[in-house]
Amino acid sequence: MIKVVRADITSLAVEAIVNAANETLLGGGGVDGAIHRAAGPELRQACQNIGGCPTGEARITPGFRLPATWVIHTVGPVWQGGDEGEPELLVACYKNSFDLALQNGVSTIAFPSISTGAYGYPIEAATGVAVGVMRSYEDRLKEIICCCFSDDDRKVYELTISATG
Ligand code: AR6
Repeated sequence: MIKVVRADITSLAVEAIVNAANETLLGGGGVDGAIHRAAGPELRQACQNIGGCPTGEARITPGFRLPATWVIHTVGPVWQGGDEGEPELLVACYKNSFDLALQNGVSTIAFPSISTGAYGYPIEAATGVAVGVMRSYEDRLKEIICCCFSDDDRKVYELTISATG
């Protein structure tokens, strides 16, 4: 089941939340900053031990002080107009995050809108990518949550989900 909520992803008591990180995995602004603040310094240490993550790939750590058991860190593409492989890289982010989740027995997972903040990916296009990959994994998980931070984003997700249902 795919569900849309408007929430701070750090408040969600799911098995895994996904982080829209950068290649250093050492934290930053946006959802990344919020997750690191809520999880505590142990998360930064765990990420430091991993040593970074290329764009499109994903890595997993414990959630430490978060209600979520796991954090799956993925690095979305920076929007450069759309002809620099951004859609394929964003697809890879979602797929690699789902694959890591399944490998770790996760059945409830929440995603932020990867790349649509600081990285500038247009929300409609990014939501089309996100929901497309979610549909292809839907049967293998109990609950997939699209965690929106604004009401406008929530509406885009709801429209996209109803159009693909
Ligand atoms: N819960 C849910 N969604 C959130 C939260 C939150 N607490 N905070 C922000 N968002 P962004 P990106 C939404 O910029 O575009 C960081 O500095 C936000 O409104 O967090 O992938 C990293 O370190 C937007 O819809 O991630 C990287 O350097 C979405 O999360 C860079 O930003 C993604 O926005 C990654 O940029």
